[in-house]
Amino acid sequence: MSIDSIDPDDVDAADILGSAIERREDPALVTGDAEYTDDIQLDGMLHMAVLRSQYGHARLRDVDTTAAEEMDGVVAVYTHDDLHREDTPSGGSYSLPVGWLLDSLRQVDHPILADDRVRYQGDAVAVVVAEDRYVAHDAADAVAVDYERLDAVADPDDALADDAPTLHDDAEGNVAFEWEIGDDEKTDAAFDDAAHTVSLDLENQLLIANAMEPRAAVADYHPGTDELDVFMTSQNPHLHRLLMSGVIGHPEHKLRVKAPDVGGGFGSKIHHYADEALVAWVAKDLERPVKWTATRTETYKTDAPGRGHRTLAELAMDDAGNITGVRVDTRANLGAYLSTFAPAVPTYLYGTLLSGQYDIPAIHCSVTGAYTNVPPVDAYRGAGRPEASFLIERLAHLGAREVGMDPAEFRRQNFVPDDAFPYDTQVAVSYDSGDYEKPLDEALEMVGYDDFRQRQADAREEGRYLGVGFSCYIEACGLAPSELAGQLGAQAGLWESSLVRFHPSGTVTAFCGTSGHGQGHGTTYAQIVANELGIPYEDVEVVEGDTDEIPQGMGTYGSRSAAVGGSALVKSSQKLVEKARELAAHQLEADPADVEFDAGEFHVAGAPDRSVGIKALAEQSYLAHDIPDDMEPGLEATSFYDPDNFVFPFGTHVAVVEVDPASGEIEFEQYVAVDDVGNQINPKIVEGQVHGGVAQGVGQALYEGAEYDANAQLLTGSMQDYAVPKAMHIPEMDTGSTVTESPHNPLGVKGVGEAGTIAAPQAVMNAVVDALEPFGVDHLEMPMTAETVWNATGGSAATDGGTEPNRDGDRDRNRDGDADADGAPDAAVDDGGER
Ligand code: MCN
Repeated sequence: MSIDSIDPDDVDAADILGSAIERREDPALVTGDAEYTDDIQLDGMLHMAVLRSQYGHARLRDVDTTAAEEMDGVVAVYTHDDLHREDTPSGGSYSLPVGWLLDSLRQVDHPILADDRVRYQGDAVAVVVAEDRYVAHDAADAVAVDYERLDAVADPDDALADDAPTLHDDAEGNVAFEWEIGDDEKTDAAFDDAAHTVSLDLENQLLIANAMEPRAAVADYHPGTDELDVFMTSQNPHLHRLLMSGVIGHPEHKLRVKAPDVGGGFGSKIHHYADEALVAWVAKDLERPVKWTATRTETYKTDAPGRGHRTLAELAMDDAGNITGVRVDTRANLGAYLSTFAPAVPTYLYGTLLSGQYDIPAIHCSVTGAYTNVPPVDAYRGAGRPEASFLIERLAHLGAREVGMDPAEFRRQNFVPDDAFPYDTQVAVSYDSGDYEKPLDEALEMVGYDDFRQRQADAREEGRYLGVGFSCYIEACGLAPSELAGQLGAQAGLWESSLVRFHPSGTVTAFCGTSGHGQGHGTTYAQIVANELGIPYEDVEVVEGDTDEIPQGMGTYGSRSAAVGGSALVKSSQKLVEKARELAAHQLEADPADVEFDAGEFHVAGAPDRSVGIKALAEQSYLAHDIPDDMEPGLEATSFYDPDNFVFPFGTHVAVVEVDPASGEIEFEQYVAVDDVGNQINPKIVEGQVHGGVAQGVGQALYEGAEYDANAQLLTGSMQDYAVPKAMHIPEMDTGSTVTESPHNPLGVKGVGEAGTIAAPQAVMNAVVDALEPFGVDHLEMPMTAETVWNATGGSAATDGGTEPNRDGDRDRNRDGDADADGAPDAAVDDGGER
């Protein structure tokens, strides 16, 4: 089942909001007409290459740039000391800032060029600027670095161990923070009283985002005006401008950050990295345009990876299968330094979602953030919420099995009831609205669940192993309001801003502070504005991603654009309508209170022939020949919209797989996704977002994982080694939806951008584990490669269809390199509450 796109010309203006019209941005993207950062060519442009540490951890004894400087075509070579020399153009911090603070946070210095020590393979040591990109890279190789190698650590548990090497003097024991949420005493009591408990010792592996377009930046300095233009792959140009201004010491109002077309971000282009700051600083220092584009290897080594949790998770239940408690202890990998929003991800974006879709009376979660010798870890699609959802839905699977209930019915029994919203969880957040049974019912229907167990039993008779896996996920998007975010540690407001401008001829440009990079904002925002103003969709143009054009903005991440950016556009549009109403009243000689607005026309109540269109009023407002005395000419409005709560999308995803124990291969029979993202502005774009998200979630479940060796050397530094799934690896998806409006924004929308990624991994794992139940497999580590599965089953059919595990643990390769004596499963089921 797939939604067909509609030509916007075939849609009545009144129906434009909610129509599955085709994306207007696609023709340029698919005909090569789009302009990416690397496409930008400026006169006299130089190229920058970054020399990166080849070691996970080392002291820099000496960095000798002589040979590189002498190479033909090399214009300059910079190291840490050059940034601080006396004649530098400005005094920046030359260290990267952190945008989210926690009480217990131990901040550490994050220089944009390493001082005396490198802390991950990829840490920037020197930059070379040359007339040609290839020369720049060759010259970077010619910089001679005398490293003194130090012990390194890539895993958070290893980093927190007593004998671990210390990364930073300011963070003893490599502890970046200790954080908790929920009520520990109440939760311990729930476990003491529990009739049943299950526990999981799991890893949520590090992932690398793999956008199609690597990070890139072009900087152009104008000495005459002291203006510095930076074109870069950004999800949030205004935030980048603010942060970069401090890092390189250039005044914010003379710094322009523009994101041209951006080929995917998935979170990795939110953060402020050293490279973009260096390009800007170098361009200013040399007074010449400079370009840097990451190689694919550089993206593997430096793009902020996501996830990286090790967790002990427990579920307590009563005799009737009601969940009575959840207890979680997580060690989160933060990498070598704190990335821009890193502290928020394994804390507030994670612990607050641990109630899942369930009415759970006691929850406690503690998290220790660990510095390790991997690149700084930060938000990657879903960010914190996939980790929470994975954990809860894995526990739900095991819990149902422990109490002998059907997994779907176990979930249904524990759902927050639909009359309990707004629902206050035990982990600080209040769910806005929900009706969790609806997507579950629709998914069960789509998957034909009534017959499934019989089919599964029949297949097992034939030595075939089918499994079904459920994921009843919840996510939180549009983090808000700013005051609350500030109390939680955000160093920024989380509003969004828009400017909607009528032109005198009646067409409109809508500017928004979000910055789409594949999500189709040009289409959906035009749908919103056209609907509010009652004008044709074609008459609305959308502009994002340029600090010179858009007054202010917070950017695109956390699936916030529809709920927060879209609402800012509604607010500005409504201001326009109100101003136009006054002008209409003036022209129609009526009281504004008597002037009604419908489908782009104002008319006097009860006198439909006394009317004037909003487009005509736009012209009148600019002519200003006949407007009210106290009215300013022109028709445009700016708004800042600060929501009063998050929005909480939800849904049920179901995977049906067949697992071949002899080869370890997993094949999808079906993948069903039923999502509730509130009202849908454009169902086709919503479906596309779900598809993309599920692809990434399936990637995590089956293929992807950043692997480091004992020296914190990246073993998966290319597409050859880091298995990004190909199209043939992704199942056909059957999508469905239910609609539960959010009461917290004028559109009634919830976010969708991360839904698929949050939902998919546990749907797949629950299905695989369900298939392998006869082998006694409770849990597998991700990615569930054929090798992992094969090791867990012993590579043969279960002898008696019974529950005896048949594994060959010797062959199992663990992430930490140890042979795992019992194969992958680390789940335990018992009926006591002791930890
Ligand atoms: N939408 C809708 N109806 C809704 C909700 C959303 O029609 N009820 C539309 C929106 O108007 C928008 C799109 O769906 O056109 C996604 O909206 P939203 O959920 O608000 O997410 P954002 O636009 O804020 O995008 C961010 C989100 C995130 S956090 C990641 S990561 C991600 C994702 O989007 N990265 C992406 N999707 C991506 N898609 C592409 N192609 N590339 C990425 O890098």
